[in-house]
Amino acid sequence: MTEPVTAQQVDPTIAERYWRDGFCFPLPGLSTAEAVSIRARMEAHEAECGGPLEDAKRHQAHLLFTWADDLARHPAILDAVEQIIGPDILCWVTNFFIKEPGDGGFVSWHQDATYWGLEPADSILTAWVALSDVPLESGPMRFLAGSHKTGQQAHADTFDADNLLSRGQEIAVEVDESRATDVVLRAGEFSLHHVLLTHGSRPNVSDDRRLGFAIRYIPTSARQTKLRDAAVLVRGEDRYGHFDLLPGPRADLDADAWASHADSSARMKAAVYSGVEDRKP
Ligand SMILES: O=C(O)CCC(=O)C(=O)O
Repeated sequence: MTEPVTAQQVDPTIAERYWRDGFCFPLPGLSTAEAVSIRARMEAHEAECGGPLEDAKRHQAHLLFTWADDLARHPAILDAVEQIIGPDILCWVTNFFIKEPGDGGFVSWHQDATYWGLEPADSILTAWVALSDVPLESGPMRFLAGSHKTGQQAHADTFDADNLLSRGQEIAVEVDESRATDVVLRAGEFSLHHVLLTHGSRPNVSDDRRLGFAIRYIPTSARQTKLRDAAVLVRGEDRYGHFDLLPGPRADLDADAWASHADSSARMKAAVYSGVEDRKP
């Protein structure tokens, strides 16, 4: 059984802000040098391939690249996550959210919980790590404080080509944008957000790329309700066996890494796209 998180172990600032607002930021994660080095490794790979990171590698990159696996296991990030969900932690999914300057990419207002199939909601959160500076003009995430307490809201799928979400899903209620908090971050900092928090982001009108790496964490006690799912144990012990455990990559893009990536991507797509015929390419 997962040990309960006791009051003594909890950083009151992180946990209180998280449970009150449904998010917490800015949190110190990577040093500037680490953030610069990870960005350089990613961009060196892009240069080798002759263009921006391909779509397949934007999802579950922690199974393909050793530097992305290191990021998902970064002690500063896991220390903060542990304050919220306890010491036995799985990384379920990672997603790059990359907006090129002026490319029009945006994210509609949504709740992550809508199609994931994971429960209980209070145990699921995202650490969004800035790999570039994320000033206001770059289209940072925008959070609606307290919206994690409103329960699951209805969503409509738009499949808009500029929407970075899998189904272009959009919350079907009016959002009062004047209440939104802009998640401005420096490279290396990160935010935490609850799986029911209403959030979105506008296009990048800055001169630099906006590079975000979203890491979806769950405790080992969480369950996937849609199928038998897989995840990587990044801290502590798994005493539940609710998920098949995948290894991290031993070398970037080797055959084993691709096999784990194919396995987990198929499960993730089956969960996220269940009930949909028409999907984004
Ligand atoms: O990067 C963005 O703009 C949105 C990211 C997001 O929706 C998420 O990480 O849940």
